[in-house]
Amino acid sequence: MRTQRPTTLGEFLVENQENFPYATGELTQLLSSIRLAAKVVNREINKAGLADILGLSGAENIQGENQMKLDVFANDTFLRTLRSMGEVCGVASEELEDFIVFDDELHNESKYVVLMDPLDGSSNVDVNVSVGTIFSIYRRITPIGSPVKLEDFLQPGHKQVAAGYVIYGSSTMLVFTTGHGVHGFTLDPSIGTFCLSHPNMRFPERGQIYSINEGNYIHFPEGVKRYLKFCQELDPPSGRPYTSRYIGSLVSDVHRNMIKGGIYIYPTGTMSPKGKLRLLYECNPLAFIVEQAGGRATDGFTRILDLQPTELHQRVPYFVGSTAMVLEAESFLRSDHNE
Ligand code: P6P
Repeated sequence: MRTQRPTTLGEFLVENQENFPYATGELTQLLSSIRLAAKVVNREINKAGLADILGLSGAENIQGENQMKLDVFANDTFLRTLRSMGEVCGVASEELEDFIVFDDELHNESKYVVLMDPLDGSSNVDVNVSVGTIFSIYRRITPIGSPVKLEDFLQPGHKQVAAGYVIYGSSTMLVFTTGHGVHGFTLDPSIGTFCLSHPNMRFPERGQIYSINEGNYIHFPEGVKRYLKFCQELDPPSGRPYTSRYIGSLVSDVHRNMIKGGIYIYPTGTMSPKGKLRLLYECNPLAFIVEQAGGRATDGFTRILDLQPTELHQRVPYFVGSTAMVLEAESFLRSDHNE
């Protein structure tokens, strides 16, 4: 019988093993390697201010070592731990043009592929604003025993077996789902362990926060412009005007909105005709989490998890958050579309 101390991530994974698809311990092992990499990246981020890491590749840090950009460091750290644990046959990353094949006998027998944004919003590190890692896990669809192929990575989001993010903020949290709800673990730096702090996270049905870069307003579709005016109208019974909160760090904005209620929008624009965010390793994993918590994620018209990917780094418009608010925003887009 455990005393009052919180459940650790390791204990949670073992205790909920039966919830993991095809529970053979491999997914547990895979999530454990992500846990390890998150701790290593967290330590480096926390040193950033001290180590005078200005995000410039090749700069020297205070130890006189050759300084990697933090997003390169994060990418290398996750690749190294994912390869060493042997549960993954390939990885696609925001940092790499093509996917990585772990092409040896051990890894070719593995069942899983991982897609990740190793350090989303990394430019915020230089100004001490929170950043995040986003990961998405699929079972491979090509024959086990052969090298992984592109189609293993181009699966629709509803095929994900697990997804999660790490938020390196005022505290460091790992939030993930395996299709059985969303659970948040906070890193206790005194013992270097992620502890269950937010079991069964639920996205509030409605909220009063909207997150969008209004600096791009004149480039937005008309429906988005009209939705923003709707958010800003005085209508106390509905809680409007809503509050604008935009950190410029996707994981942080979505995480805050999942706790307080709200909507995050990155629409198409003249500078980003297909949107800015990447379907495979930003929108899909967060959409899986958000839906598991009771929220909604679309491209303004279609459920994100139903989109059939065509290329690794493809971009999509993104409307994600409290179901009632996303539906509200979609109604403005539809009326715009029907005119
Ligand atoms: P903008 C960071 O570069 C990112 O991918 C997300 O984390 C963030 O929400 C968005 O782009 C910010 O983009 O164009 O508003 O600076």
